[in-house]
Amino acid sequence: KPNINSNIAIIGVPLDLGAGTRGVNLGPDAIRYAGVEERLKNIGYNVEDLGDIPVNRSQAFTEPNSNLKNLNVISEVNSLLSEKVFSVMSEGKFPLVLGGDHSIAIGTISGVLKYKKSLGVIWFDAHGDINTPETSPSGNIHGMPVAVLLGLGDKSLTKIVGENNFLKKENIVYIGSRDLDSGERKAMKEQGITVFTMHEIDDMGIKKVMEEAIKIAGDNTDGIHVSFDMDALDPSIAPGTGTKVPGGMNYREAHYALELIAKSEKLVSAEFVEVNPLLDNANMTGKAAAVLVGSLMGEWLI
Ligand code: HAR
Ligand code: MN
Ligand code: MN
Ligand code: MN
Repeated sequence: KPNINSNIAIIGVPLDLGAGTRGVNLGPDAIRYAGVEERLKNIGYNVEDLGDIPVNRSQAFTEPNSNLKNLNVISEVNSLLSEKVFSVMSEGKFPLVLGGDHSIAIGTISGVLKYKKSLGVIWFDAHGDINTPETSPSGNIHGMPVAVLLGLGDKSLTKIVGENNFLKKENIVYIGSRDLDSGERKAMKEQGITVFTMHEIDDMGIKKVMEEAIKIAGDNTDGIHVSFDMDALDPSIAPGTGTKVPGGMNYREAHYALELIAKSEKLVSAEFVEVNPLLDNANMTGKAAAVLVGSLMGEWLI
């Protein structure tokens, strides 16, 4: 297996309050029941499942018309997650975070950034997730984590990342984009962020796209974090997710992309998010996530 930290700590985050559709809180168990731990052990990793970050749903849905829906619970969960990820990395372990809606990237990535100051991020997603409360069409915080990580947005979220700890715009790269809001396109352009949309995957092929993405996220950084939103995949192979967009990555494109990241030997942390078992077909999407974790961790580099 490739040179990736051989001690993995799994952290579940059963949070769906950042999404507009309910049920993605069931995602961590769906990925667990698909056998992710066993798969990693078979590759040769030491794996420890730390269980779930607590989510206090009784405090949710208090301001249904807010442009930052469920902000209180989401900030609390992300603060706890950020500390947990930092402590796992401080103990020399690889954090594998299972979501949950994509707002949890605030907690995961801020935790990694406390340990790896100059982090590269590869963001697989149909969406940009770079809205601010001002540009968001929905008020759903899962559409905002990239903005928060760059230091934009509500103070109660950006403070989880910390003033001197923000992600650098030159170290993030998108793969699989195909549903961007106009405010998001503007933000991406203004910040000069590299975006490989589905057009570039069609045009250049996934190999060339990944070579460039790994350079952007991996050269002159302390390592690469993978944030994988299951809606990056085509809905035909991942129906269990809340905001499906046609024309996504196919099965081998996704696996090969992750295999190339494994091969780079720069991977330091990862998260798989937006698995919604209530919308799924016999846990097809949970299984897809578990198998993708294998590819990312080098299962096929033999
Ligand atoms: N861009 C839309 C919004 O901000 C939709 C965001 C959707 N969601 C996700 N995250 N699944 O990638 O509301
Ligand atoms: Mn997302
Ligand atoms: Mn998405
Ligand atoms: Mn949209």
